[in-house]
Amino acid sequence: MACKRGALIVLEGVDKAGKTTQCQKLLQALQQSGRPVEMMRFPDRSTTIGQLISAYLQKKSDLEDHTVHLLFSANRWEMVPLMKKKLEQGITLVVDRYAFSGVAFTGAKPGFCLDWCMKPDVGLPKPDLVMFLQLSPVEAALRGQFGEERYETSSFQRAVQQKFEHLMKDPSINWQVIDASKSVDDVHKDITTHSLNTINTAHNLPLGELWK
Ligand code: ADP
Ligand code: FDM
Repeated sequence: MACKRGALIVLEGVDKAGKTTQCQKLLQALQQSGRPVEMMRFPDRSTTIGQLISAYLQKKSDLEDHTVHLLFSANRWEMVPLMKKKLEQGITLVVDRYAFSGVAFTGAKPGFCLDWCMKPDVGLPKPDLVMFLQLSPVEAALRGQFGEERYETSSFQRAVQQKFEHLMKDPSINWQVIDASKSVDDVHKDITTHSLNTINTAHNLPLGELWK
């Protein structure tokens, strides 16, 4: 009998919402319960495309806005064969940012419509669950100063938040809004509950195609 597939679980949210903290805690919890699980993050800065993106984010290079949008998308597509292989092997993937960040960040730039921004990611493996870590800009600011990377300003992050809110109206995606202002442990409990439900149901469903 073929093994049951893993679930594709994505965490999204603005900067400092706690995505990386929670991805790591979820990974650990699922590992400890004996479930096969791996973590991924986008952008994946380890590839040739990822290095171009990383230099851009660190302001070591400038790239035209459409071009960098397509590079972010290409950075996801280059991982698709590996993602599909792991999911088919029964490994659940916990992913720190995905196409929703891609659309929300480029869509927050002047002159971009969400429709254009979504096109390059149409057909990617569709997440079984997207948890949006909701945190107000005031509370995010209490978690420390922004770093030096591109996009790390409160005005841009507010624009990004608005684009995420638009994307969350899409009923074709299993969005769950998580109150990220709670303690790390309480947020973790919420995320674990949603993830376990999803892992159990995804076993019996075919992997979908994003925005198709
Ligand atoms: P993101 O990946 O969304 O940018 P991080 O996980 O890196 O966020 O967390 C940003 C900062 O906020 C870190 O210093 C982290 O320790 C802290 N943090 C994360 N979750 C919480 C929480 N629930 N309450 C308070 N501080 C948190
Ligand atoms: N980002 C991330 C994008 O602009 N497009 C994308 O497709 C993705 C996945 O890159 F500012 C932005 C979001 C954030 C930066 O930062 C990546 P981290 O700290 O590596 O998540």
